[in-house]
Amino acid sequence: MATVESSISPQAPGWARRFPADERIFLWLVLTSVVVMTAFTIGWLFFADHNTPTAFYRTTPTAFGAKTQAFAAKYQGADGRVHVPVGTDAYLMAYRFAFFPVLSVKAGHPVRIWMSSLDALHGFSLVGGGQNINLEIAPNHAYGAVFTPTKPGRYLIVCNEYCGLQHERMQGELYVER
Ligand SMILES: [Cu+2]
Repeated sequence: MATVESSISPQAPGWARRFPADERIFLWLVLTSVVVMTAFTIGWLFFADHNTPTAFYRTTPTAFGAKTQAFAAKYQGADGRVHVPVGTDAYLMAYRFAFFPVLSVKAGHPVRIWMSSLDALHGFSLVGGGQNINLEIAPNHAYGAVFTPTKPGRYLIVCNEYCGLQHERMQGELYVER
């Protein structure tokens, strides 16, 4: 009987004897990737800034709308923007198809923005201003997102959840001032 030529390396120890050399290299690459990705994921948790809401509470569209209107009336300036004093929580409501009010926050100071929807599911996407924030805004829940704006300027808020026929026009602005 002829012996069958095997591609299995006779030098491989123990369990690895079952795998050809290229398979063993592949296994080591997979193992290394798993270790690196796990370390990265854990490291990310401790060393990176996350934008997840830090708090939330149950509310209703009526209650949150009234709260936001009162907040806006209290701090609205002659320029139409609502100037959020340092240390004060801000309120922002989303509805088809706008955001209210136009907030103006101070650079270098952490601010918590409470947001909720008055009707459908909306999105809150803010790019720049010191931090990127991307959230869902659902009715009946107020989300409090804390961030520290760093760069003064005007920033665009866009709705990134399809919320109706004029969804693509739904946007707001946020000002970061010195
Ligand atoms: Cu929307």
